[in-house]
Amino acid sequence: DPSREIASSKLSLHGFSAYVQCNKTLERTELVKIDNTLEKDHIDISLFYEKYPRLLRELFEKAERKDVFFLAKCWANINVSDDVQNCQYAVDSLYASREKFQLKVSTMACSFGSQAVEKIEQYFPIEVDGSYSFMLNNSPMCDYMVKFIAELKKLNAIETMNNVLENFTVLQIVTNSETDELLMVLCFVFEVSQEPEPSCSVYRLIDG
Ligand code: G9O
Repeated sequence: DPSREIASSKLSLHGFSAYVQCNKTLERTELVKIDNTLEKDHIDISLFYEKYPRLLRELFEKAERKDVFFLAKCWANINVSDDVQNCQYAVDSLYASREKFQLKVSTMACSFGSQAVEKIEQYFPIEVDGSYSFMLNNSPMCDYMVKFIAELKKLNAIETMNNVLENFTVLQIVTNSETDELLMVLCFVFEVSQEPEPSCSVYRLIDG
């Protein structure tokens, strides 16, 4: 069902996974995972403005097409190894488009609505049967995130962790790096998963 894809008219998200992989055993534990299905409900973007830098509001207000904005409500599996010497904290992502261009992905971790760190990555298109895939595997998570997760785990009580996570978000802005055209904006919010695996619900963000 195409209406259930996490997709704007120009770009779809085919997978996002943040994980911890231990060097010796190669055992991989998923921390956050998005599969490509969209919830039927839409959410008013203005309810979330205060959790992100002002840039989100500016992008939404000036966007010609509002179909690029999504909310990913993630239940993170924090039962991951904190042996940072021997394990890699990393992210795999996969996007696809019918058009050929270069992608620029800016990923910001935000604390109390302000940007704490930003990572900028470029993706090059790989042609697959007349469509284009953009794949970035094993992109290392920055120290800020690794430390944040370690500190969160020390809190022990899920309720306390969720209180901290109320003030933590991730904003991902995807543009065509040649034209600066906005292709996808993903607003992540987090809670701790009660299950031994992560889950996620993705919604379209709309003008309320
Ligand atoms: C419990 C919270 C889990 C958070 C998982 C976050 C996954 C997304 C990682 C985004 C990193 C953005 C910051 C950066 O620059 N990384 O290198």
